[in-house]
Amino acid sequence: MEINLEEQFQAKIEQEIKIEPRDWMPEKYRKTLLRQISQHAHSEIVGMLPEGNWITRAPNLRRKVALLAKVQDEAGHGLYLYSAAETLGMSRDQMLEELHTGKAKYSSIFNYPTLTWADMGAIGWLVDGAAIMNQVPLCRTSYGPYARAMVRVCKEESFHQRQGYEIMLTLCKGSEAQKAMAQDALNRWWWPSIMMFGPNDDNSPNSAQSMKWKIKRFSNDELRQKFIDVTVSQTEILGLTIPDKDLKWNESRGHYDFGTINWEEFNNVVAGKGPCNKERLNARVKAWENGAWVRDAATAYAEKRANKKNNSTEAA
Ligand code: FAQ
Repeated sequence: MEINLEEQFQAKIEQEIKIEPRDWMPEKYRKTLLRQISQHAHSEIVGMLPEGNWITRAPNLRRKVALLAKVQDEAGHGLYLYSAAETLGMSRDQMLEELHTGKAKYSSIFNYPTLTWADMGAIGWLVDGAAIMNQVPLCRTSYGPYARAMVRVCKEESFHQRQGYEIMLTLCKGSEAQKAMAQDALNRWWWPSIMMFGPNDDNSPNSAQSMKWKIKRFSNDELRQKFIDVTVSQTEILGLTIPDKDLKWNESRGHYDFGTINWEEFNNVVAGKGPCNKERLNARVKAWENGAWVRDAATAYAEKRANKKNNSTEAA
């Protein structure tokens, strides 16, 4: 019986029929999705912190409004994604508990500090750029609620990417000091952005099954290569230099070759030992604790309204 259900499930996947919350699904499919979507949601929420750091210091009102809107969008993305994950049977409180206790992961990229205004440019350009590369295929992921949530997320991410690139362009057309600040931001954000795509394919335990279930449409290395290929010409327009002496066009492959990624650094950051891991997690735990009274008040209000409604129905 079980085998039959699994075969039917895989046949639906092959026919590109979306899997919906009430459909039968293998337990491992549910768990894999829950892991990926909740991690993705946490990344959006923790991802608000590095940029939030610069809202009060944006150089002018236009920049401030755009950055504020971007960070607000990220909160929205987190909320759509938590909602999508909830359809798989885990409560939001439980997901947050896993984040706060360090059990759940979030993207390595958000454990690096934002030292200058140019970092806002580099994050939009590179981090959102990498996020789009990874997330556009997720609009076609096999699980319906995740795929639908990603459509709006990707539209907004593409605004974020342009917002960041425009900051870089402005700095690069500015004074020598501004251009140097942009180069410094590129130097610091390049490698962590490349690491965002995750371990190499031969070191990625989840990829094979996730590709079979069409949760993932491209492997980590395929997406990383696509990102590098499109980013090189954008860097040339800026007049900046990617900090990789091995970066070179390979005519026979039709792709750029690039240097070796520092996997030790990646593993350390994922294991909680990056430059800002503690700071990021503390900020989230503190926000959760400080928000307790709001949750209590909202729950009390909802109960009061429900009681009122019940009383008036009884009276009628
Ligand atoms: N950081 O077997 P794989 C954004 C973990 S959103 C930390 O290859 P998988 C928007 C992985 O979880 C950015 N951990 O795993 C924004 C797994 O551990 P586990 C987030 C990582 O799932 C922009 C282990 O390594 N995007 O940027 C990372 O098949 C600007 C083995 O790896 C998403 O979450 C990493 N970089 O592939 C917000 C997109 N990479 O769970 C604010 C959806 C891997 O077994 C500002 N997620 N790991 O303990 C995905 O596409 C996939 O989950 C991957 C990883 C590609 C991230």
